[in-house]
Amino acid sequence: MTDDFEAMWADLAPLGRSASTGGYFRQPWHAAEREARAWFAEQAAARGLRLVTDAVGNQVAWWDVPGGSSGRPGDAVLTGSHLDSVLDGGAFDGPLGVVSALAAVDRLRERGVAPTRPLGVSVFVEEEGSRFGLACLGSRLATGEVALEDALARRDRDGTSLEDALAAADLGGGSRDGQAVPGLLDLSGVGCFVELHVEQGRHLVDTDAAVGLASRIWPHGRYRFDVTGRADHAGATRMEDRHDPLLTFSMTALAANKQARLAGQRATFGRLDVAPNATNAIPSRVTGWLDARADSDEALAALVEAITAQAAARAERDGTALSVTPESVSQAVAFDADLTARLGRVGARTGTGAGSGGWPVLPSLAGHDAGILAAAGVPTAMMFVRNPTGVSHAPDERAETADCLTGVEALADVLAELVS
Ligand code: HGY
Ligand code: MN
Ligand code: MN
Repeated sequence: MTDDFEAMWADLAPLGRSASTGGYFRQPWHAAEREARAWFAEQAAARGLRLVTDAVGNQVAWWDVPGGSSGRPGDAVLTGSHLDSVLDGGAFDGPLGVVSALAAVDRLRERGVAPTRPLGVSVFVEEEGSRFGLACLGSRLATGEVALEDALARRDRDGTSLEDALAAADLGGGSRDGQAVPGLLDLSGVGCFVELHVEQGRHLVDTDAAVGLASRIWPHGRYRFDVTGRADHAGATRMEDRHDPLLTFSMTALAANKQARLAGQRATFGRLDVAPNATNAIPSRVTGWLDARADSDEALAALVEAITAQAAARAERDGTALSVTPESVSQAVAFDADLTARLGRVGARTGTGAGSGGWPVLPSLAGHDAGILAAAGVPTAMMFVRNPTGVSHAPDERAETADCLTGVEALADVLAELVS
């Protein structure tokens, strides 16, 4: 059945792929992402899994135990990832975990494993926050970290509210979407969550291992920098008379890079909005979004403070006004030590994808739904599959098929241990 993984991968590959870059545009509740979730519903149906879709489109395909759930709280085992992408993202970030989870279910059945705990394959929506600005929105809603009534007013770049986007996506009505539940996913029965994910760096390449485990997630946040100045003529305004917000912003971007280098952390401005964005006019406003990450909560706060201080000093010189708004801040997350050690023992026993020292354990500098579930108290672990380019959030993101298949075996080994 090794074909299953490749057949699923081939089905999913064209959805949302850009003909010009080869990257993916699967923004939540837009057509390509909805098609991807409809594909998931079909896969669930083909396997006889019971699909639950909640009010925002989070999905879980359940392999129920004979006679129904044991009813024990926290009994269920959950695995999965997400199907949305960043703008022009890679093929693997998210989908690898979903396809591997479905393939692992197939492996368990081939092996004759009869679960004594319910096993769910999950797809959480808007993991990347590419549309409504808050990463892991689906899992934050399902865990209650964010209230639905607060989230509904969020707007995307076109001004569409989440409420309108959900109404347009018609989540309850899709006949392929299985059982629609009125509220949000109920995760109270989930006893543990394991997310398999493509590695977003080169640790596994360097340690020559196909599979690894995550120890923790670095704290990270998104901060909106609004700089306002005075719009004026690009020719007639003397250089010394200008209040140009783009100068303040440019210096801020350089400061972010420098401060992150000095502190050994990460800072990126990857999104920018310039008003009115005219070639022959000094801008009136520049908005840039800082993505900052650090190895401790204190280091993250210090990094953002240092960047803000340099931006403010430059604003004063330019005669512009600066305001900084944190849009989301996620604190450090440590994955469950016992569960991670248990997975490590599975790796040592089976030898699947192991480097010389078993499955290497590495920190994640990317955020994941696994971090949200862990912060909500669900014992959680993560597995990584080697990425030969080390590139992610870009079309060059890769995983070799052989490593993906090794990842499927490794996940099946782990799930066999957890559901028995
Ligand atoms: O941006 C991130 O860390 C992510 O991959 N969700
Ligand atoms: Mn991502
Ligand atoms: Mn991801």
